[in-house]
Amino acid sequence: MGETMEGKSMRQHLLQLLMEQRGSFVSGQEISDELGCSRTAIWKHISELRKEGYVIDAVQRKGYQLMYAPNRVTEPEIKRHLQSTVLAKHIRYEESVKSTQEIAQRLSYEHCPEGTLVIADEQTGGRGRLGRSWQSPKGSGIWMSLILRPDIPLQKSPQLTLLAAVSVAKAIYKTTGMQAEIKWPNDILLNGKKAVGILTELQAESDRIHAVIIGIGINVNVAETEFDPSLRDIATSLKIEGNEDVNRAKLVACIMEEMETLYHEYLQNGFGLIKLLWEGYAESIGKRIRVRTLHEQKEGIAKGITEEGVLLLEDDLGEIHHIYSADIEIPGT
Ligand code: BT5
Repeated sequence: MGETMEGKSMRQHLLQLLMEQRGSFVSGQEISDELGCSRTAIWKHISELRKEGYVIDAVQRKGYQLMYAPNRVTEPEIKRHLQSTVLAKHIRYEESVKSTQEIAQRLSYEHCPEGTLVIADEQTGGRGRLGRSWQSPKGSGIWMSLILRPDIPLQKSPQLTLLAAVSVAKAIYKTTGMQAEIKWPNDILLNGKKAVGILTELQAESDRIHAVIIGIGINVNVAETEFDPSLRDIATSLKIEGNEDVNRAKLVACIMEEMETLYHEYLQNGFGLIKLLWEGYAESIGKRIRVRTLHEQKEGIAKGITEEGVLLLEDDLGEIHHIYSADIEIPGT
């Protein structure tokens, strides 16, 4: 606390240098030329990094070498794994925030570029849909908001939630080998429990979208005891299911790459491929489900989704209902 932005960004820059040259020493001279600061200042930043868990070797006349980096989601850690070119090109990392959605909303109003990613190590007021809250404990999850500026009509924006869900499910598979299921519209489940939630918010005027802010919360290495007792039966994490620590920065980078590919495909060719992929991951299609909206409850068979990403429910009289926004459950589970 109390440290200037300049101090923080200098430290990030220093870390980036050490990471780029991992396996060899970076001289104090090179660092001070690059950062434009004194040797004493470098030493101070090195001690701060060590406090954060980085192991840095310091040898006289050779300089500094990064020996070990902890499981963090700072900009240099993510960029080390990143191959996407637009998404996450700009990253805003924070240790602790109320909600990354709030920051992303503000940055978007300030005209930040498309693909800007806001990510935090902890959220103290993480939000879900419909005013619900999202638990975001420190150091063990991915709590991030991505700003997109697609030139699409307003009613197509739910498609982006589905695009994000497919990207996350694919990235989880690539990184851990675990098969996730998507529960319409925005949950990703592992063995029937929620590991990921997605919240899509819009900045729009009449029919024009200024920005779509996609908030993604992933319980990566969250331990069961970190969840509120009320969540223990319904929530899980990648670590709980896979019994292994997952590198958070690598997973973020993998999601960004998957999303970039699908987003590009989406802008060029529309929703077709994403719809197909999504249906492949969907747990409830073809099953009997119960749908709860704010005002009513319906039961029937989930038939699929429309080209717009709207859920189709066939009730017992054979009538098809379009479900735009709701919570669904599979009765008896
Ligand atoms: C969601 O809402 O699932 C959307 C969650 C989006 C979170 C991200 S994190 C980054 C960004 N910044 C934010 O402030 N938000 C986004 P919904 O479908 O309404 O689900 C909310 C419900 O999930 C809660 O009422 C709880 O029952 C449950 N829940 C809360 N925290 C959870 C967690 N960590 N893991 C699993 N379930 C949780």
